[in-house]
Amino acid sequence: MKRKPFLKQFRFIFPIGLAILLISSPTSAQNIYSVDVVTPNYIEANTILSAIKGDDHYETINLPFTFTFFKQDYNSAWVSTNGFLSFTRGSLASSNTSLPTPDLPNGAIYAFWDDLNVDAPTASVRTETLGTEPNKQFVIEWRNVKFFGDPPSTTRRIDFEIVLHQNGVILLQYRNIDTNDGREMGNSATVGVENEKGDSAVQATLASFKDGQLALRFAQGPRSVPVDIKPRHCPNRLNVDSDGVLHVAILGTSDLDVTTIDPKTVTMGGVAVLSKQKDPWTTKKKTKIVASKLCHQGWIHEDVGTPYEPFDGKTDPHQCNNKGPDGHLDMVLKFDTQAIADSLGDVEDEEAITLQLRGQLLDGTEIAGEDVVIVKKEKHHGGHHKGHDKDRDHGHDKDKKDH
Ligand SMILES: [Ca+2]
Ligand SMILES: [Ca+2]
Ligand SMILES: [Ca+2]
Ligand SMILES: [Ca+2]
Repeated sequence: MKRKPFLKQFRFIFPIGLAILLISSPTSAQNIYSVDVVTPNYIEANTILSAIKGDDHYETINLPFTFTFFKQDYNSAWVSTNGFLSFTRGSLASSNTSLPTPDLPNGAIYAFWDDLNVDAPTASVRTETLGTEPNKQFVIEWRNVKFFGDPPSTTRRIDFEIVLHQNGVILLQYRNIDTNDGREMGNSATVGVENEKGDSAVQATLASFKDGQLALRFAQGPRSVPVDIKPRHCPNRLNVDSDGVLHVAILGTSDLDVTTIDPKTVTMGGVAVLSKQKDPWTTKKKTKIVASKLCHQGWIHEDVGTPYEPFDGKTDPHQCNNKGPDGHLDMVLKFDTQAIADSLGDVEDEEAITLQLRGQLLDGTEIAGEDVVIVKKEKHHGGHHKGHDKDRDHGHDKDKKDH
């Protein structure tokens, strides 16, 4: 049995039990999975795999479709009574460890790897195939299983399942979890996905149950993060004639620690974060502008805003809020407004445009987010313009703090 470390900085921010903390692989191999907490929709599987029962046991099963996992295709898998599914080989491992490790199991999905007992007929492992090509789903459910060592009469039992989607998405769902029981909540379990070599993994800690339920979605592709252009302002006016600085925040949440973001990788509309000029005085013409930007680091950590949900799919400039700090630290990044404006191409005054943010966490996990701006053109100014008069419409993409 192994207790997961609980990141200390979170204790001050929100109560234990509300957070799901994602702990990513400390290896150089790039994680190709991102994890999101989604609304549970528990699927009861009807076909009992009667051969898979008892304490430490596994059996191989055929998959109803080719499943791609860490970029490898598989048509069969090994189901363990101890709460995991391996695509590469069976394993009796009952003593769970952190991920990744080259020790067995590998190439595996760990829904709830702990020393469990499928004490049939009270407990069972079941499967179900749903949907039609190319959107089939395959469910592997551990129903009413108990922990090894608990007596046969125990009521400490849990339901959980892996739902494999034909498109490669993995859903882990949990039901009947007693949130007063740490073990049922997974405090000694390993949850996550690990590649075939056991050198890349994404590990999650279960903690935000609602009505004893929780669902985690593991998907390939960037992880969605909340982005707030001009924190505390909604809608976000972008003066495309400004020589100023545009503040863009990636907002921290209970499952996004912004200190895990690598600011050097972040781009907005393809534009990199403003960096300190190493030798500003050689750029004669723009000395003033460069000097004014010198006082800016490219980014800071500060609690400035509250996420607007959903994070994605924003098209309306009013899909935002002007709420301030929410107790979660944010990363505020600074961009050259003119470079952002240039990236927009031909735009009209008052046009609403969705800007895309891209970047990476320090472990290589891709992140993506977006926010909408309303283009503001100062038509009465012709040609190139210096000075401080350009942002007076709202002032906040200028060299000041967003208060
Ligand atoms: Ca066991
Ligand atoms: Ca392993
Ligand atoms: Ca805003
Ligand atoms: Ca915040």
